[in-house]
Amino acid sequence: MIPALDIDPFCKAFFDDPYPAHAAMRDAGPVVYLTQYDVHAVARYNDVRAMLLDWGSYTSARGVGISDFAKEKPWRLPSLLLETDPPLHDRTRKLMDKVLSPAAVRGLREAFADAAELLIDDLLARGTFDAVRDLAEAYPLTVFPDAVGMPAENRRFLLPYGNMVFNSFGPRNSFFEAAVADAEPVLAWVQAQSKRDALSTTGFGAAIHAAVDDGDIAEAEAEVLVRSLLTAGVDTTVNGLCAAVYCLARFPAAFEQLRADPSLARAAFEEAIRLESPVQTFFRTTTRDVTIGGEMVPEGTKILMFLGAANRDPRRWDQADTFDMTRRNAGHVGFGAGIHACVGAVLARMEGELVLAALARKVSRLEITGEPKRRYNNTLRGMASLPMRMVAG
Ligand code: OVV
Repeated sequence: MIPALDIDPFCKAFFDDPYPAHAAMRDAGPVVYLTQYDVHAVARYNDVRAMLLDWGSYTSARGVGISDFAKEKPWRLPSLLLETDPPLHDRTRKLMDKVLSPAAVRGLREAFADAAELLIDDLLARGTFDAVRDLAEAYPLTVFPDAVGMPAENRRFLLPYGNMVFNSFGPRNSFFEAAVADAEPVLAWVQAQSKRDALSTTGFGAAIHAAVDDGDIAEAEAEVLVRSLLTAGVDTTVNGLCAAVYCLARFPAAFEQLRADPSLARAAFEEAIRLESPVQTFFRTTTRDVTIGGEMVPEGTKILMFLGAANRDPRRWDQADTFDMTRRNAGHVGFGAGIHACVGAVLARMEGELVLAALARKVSRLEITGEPKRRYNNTLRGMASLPMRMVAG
């Protein structure tokens, strides 16, 4: 028997405190049925990871949101990375792996480090600020569009756009409707930014479009791949940085540890990704009758993978709810796993490392000075506002 639960993982109360419901789903069994949405779900580390690795049994091509592309027309042109399976997936992924390669990212390191230093100096000069708007959003909105090769104007438009797409993986609830209304004015602009002519000749965007000249992809495909960067490259790192700052502010001993050894910056960012899991969930769809923990789940079933619950599963992690940058956190699924594992992870990790290293070297005190406000999103976990004070030292 697959346990049936009436948990709503897409409502305000759940987003305010998902952890009791995560535990309830993990404890109920390896796979559960969520009655409110007629979908199945996995929340234990082992089952989430196994599902991520088995793309043959759990397809992404029917969409990684709640909507089944086999039954409902996708609301946008499907992503050539996220919403595909091999062999199509591998062709586009290979290109994006090259565009976002460790060598390509390394070439940006100095510019990204300079931007991190400048940002922290500026925030220290101000003393009090909003860690979401002025730090977590400000940094990726500077360095990432630069790296893609976008013009300087209107970059903040990427935020409502990403917010809408990540909401769209969930049900058509009020969060989704509000995000659509918010993004409507920027849709045409974002679409235009993926065109070859809109991009500089040196960035990631140009590198994608160069594959058209080589005959590897069509022009229209290049534009959809650039769209992936614009959609998935900002809100994710914003919420990753927000998670890291929020962790360091709430765990002062951890911040002292980081200050004492700034080379822990990379590990601290990774641990924040594990603990907060900015990307909380994705769906898969079964391509055949499968068994999960001995339970049969039929072909064509939508299954919600709780990455955030897997990353706090006490079956896998000691002191799962504690921020510990010295733990061995490799294997967390905050960036996914398998063929769809985050293609921008090298870049995201560098952004996180450089911002936290600048904090570690320049800041002596980090404190939350007002009520943090959550940002509600059907997929992303993060804040709308985090009032903060920083002191130099
Ligand atoms: C991982 C992710 C999130 C949202 C959009 C996309 C990817 C995309 O490829 O469009």
